[in-house]
Amino acid sequence: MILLLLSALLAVPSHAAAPTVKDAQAFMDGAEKSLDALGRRSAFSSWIQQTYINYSSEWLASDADQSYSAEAARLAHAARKYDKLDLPADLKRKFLLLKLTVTSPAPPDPAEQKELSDTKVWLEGTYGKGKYCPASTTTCLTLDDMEDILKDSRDPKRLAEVWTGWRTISVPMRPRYQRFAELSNKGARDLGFKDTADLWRSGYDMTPDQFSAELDRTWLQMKPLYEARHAYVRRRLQDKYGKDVIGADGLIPQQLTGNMWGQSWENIYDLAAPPKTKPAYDLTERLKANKYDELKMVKTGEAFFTSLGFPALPSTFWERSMFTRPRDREVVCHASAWDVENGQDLRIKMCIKINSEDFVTIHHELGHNFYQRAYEKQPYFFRGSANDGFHEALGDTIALSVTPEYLKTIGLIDSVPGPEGDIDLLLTKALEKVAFMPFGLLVDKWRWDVFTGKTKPEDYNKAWWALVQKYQGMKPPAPRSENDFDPGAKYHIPGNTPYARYFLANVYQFQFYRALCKQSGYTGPLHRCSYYGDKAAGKSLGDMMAMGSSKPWPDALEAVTGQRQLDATAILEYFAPLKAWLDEQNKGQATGWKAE
Ligand code: X8Z
Ligand code: ZN
Repeated sequence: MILLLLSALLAVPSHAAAPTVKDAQAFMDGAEKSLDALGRRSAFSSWIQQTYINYSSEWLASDADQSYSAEAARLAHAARKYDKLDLPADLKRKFLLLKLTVTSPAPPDPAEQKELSDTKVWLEGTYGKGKYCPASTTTCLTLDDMEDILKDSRDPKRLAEVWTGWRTISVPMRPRYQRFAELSNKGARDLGFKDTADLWRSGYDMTPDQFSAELDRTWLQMKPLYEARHAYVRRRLQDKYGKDVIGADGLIPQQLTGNMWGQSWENIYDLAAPPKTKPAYDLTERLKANKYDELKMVKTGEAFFTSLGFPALPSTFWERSMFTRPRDREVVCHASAWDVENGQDLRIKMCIKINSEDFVTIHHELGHNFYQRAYEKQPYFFRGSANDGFHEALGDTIALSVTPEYLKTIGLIDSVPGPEGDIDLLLTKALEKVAFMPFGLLVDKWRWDVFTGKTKPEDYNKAWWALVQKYQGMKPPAPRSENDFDPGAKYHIPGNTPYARYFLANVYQFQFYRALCKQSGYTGPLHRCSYYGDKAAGKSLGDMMAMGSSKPWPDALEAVTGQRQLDATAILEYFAPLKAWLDEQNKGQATGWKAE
């Protein structure tokens, strides 16, 4: 007995020997293998869950999510024993990415892990199935139906009705979202983060506070442009709907913006454009006149990428993607791009409509797929973009090249408008891109405050509207209350997708665009530049994409643009002629608004 004890004691030192870099490498190889396998299971299950929402698919998706998240948390804990080692940079980076791999990490208790995964799947499914059933009819409206109404109707009562109607779907989410935030925070704390907001803001090669400050800095660069456009369109809306729609506060009613969340205003171009101007062309009308169907829209998007030298999408993309809303089952229609098996099985899931907005979104989604394939040779943890904003920026960078010259080349329009069309073209783009910026910022400002506890559950809606007022300069059609849960009516809240990435993307895409245009020797007005067919531009982007997330993001940005910083001067340069024009129009007129 004594002998046994002694030998046990003696055995301790050899087991506890300090780990070496080689041990850390072997651990990481195992972690990558394990998460790769579980990640595939989870991706397949999620695909089924989102394209066939039902009890069984949700069960499978939750189960797979739990397995992946629990394993990621287990590995992140086990990894602590390598904390003190002086690791080579790429291995060190993998250890960081391991801790960040799950956006809402698993808490230690298995029952709570299951509850968290079930809650996530329930929230997303509830959004996907969401419908508004007006009391007066037996027909229920889907989000697509209501988006069409917001786009086309100019009846203020109807607009307010569908805007409010859609927000009935998120009311039941409120208690479950609160619980979701609690559980996710437990998981984040267990990994050593202060909360989930701390985790989300830790993926940008700077401290979380520096990251927040960077977003604020860039927003301030752009705010005068946003305000000029806001003031101009506000007057145009008053012309249409009467003085009373805007109160003394100067806030614009969100339901009048042509978009459910006021995030993109291109659908009200007809109202926002200077009186009596006719757009040079209407892309939606051109797509319809040229008999574009869903498939042709996607093929046209793909052809832009192949013109840059990227290989065509695999046949499985066309077999396995979902391009239209199925008639016989519930699905999550919010557009997404998938990499189900490490670059080998790329798909998009979208309920495409034949209009210019979806034409742009198709390029956005394909950008994700081409990125995924570009980094397929990277090890597991580097199969991602430099930071999440890069993934969101890529397709939009391509879509900025969808200029009149390009549309003429592919036969969608007959003639290219001359310089007299510049303000129209820029205004259309500003209604999309400039309008988006404050929304891109506020969604995660709301969530960060929820996760840190600064916003209490009883103030969820109040905090949301305070941000909408402050940043977007908008208001709801009628006062909202804490019986509502308006953040839940935007996909990324129940879908648990961080949103600052889209703000970043909106800035990066103009940085990429400006750099690629200049590199190609283009000297005309920036917004008229298209790099369609430019293999050098394709190579520059492709080389950056192939880096995946193996290097800090400033290295990736520098590789294409020569810049190492998030910088809104590119977007300002692009819109400079419009800004001058807006300032002229706004002379002597009120700009800005009063937020409470
Ligand atoms: O969610 C998306 C993409 C999928 S990653 C369609 N976007 C944001 C949104 O719709 O709110 C693209 C722009 C912003
Ligand atoms: Zn995206």
